[in-house]
Amino acid sequence: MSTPTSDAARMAEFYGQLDLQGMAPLWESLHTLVPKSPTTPVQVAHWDYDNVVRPRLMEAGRLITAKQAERRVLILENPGLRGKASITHSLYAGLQLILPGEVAPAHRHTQCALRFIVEGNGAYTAVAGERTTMHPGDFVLTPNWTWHDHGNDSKEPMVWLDGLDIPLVQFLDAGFAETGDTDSQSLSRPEGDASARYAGNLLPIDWKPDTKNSPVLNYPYVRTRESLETVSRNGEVDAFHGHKLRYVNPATGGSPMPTIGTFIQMLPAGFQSRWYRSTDSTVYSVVEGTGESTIGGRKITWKPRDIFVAPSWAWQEHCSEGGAILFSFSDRPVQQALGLWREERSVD
Ligand code: GTQ
Repeated sequence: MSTPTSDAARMAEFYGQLDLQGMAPLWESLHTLVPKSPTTPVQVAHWDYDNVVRPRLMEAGRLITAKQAERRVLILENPGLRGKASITHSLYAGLQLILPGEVAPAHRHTQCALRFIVEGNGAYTAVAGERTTMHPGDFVLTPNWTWHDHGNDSKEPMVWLDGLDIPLVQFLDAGFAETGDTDSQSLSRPEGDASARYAGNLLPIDWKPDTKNSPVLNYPYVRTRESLETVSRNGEVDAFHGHKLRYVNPATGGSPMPTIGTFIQMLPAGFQSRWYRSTDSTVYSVVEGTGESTIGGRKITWKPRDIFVAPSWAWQEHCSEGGAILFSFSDRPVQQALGLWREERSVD
């Protein structure tokens, strides 16, 4: 008969041998590997733009040029993912500064990027031979493997929020990148061409999409805001989201980029949402107004240009006394394509 001690000793020896031979016992980690509900390292997070981020960005502007840096960006790292250049488990976010007269030189990569304009007026992003001038609240796309450079011919600093699928592409080991021969790519189409062809509820008759990305270069805020205004005047408010719209690829009705879903919502004055949660950790950027969100038990008081994060499956509610507009992005289209996405609305 073996004693309990010798059983334990035999088990320890067995584990030691497994370890040496590149194996591990599933029964020690089954419930961590296959959790009952998401167990994310992503934490609720909040960045105060005016008082914390902006001063540091302007300091970066004095310390390094856009050309030296290639991209002068302060990465927003989730407190649960320090050192990993990630704002959620799958997505990256940063704030990019371009000062008057500067150029961020042309390059391309297999990561998709979005720009959500935070401040400044009149700087441009050039994508695949066309420039678009950017204004606060504009949502600009840089689909994967398209050449892009940024420049500022205006008199003010320009800042935008970069959202990229860097951690996801890294996880899949599918990253490629190239640097352009010239800082500013040569232009093959006048500004506004993509908008005329693809963004007016029309499409060129024989055009067939050759990528999984929207052909629309810029979703300008003036139009987005007009839609929100009209929708909020004419329809009932959703108890969980306020008036919420998703940006679409006009060729498919799906998300503008395959890996990143983008949303805009208006919380009417006095709105208090009901509790909601979904499996896509979400990055919010405040466009207009002030308010409060309670996410995973933590209360965040936000104001224009602030950024905050709601982790996967954390209950969230949002309220605004004076009314507000929030932009947000997440990996929802990836989860939906894989049949993984879930949401839940509180029933009480
Ligand atoms: O503007 O191309 O924040 O390549 C990170 C990587 C921005 C960009 C980022 C990039 C870019």
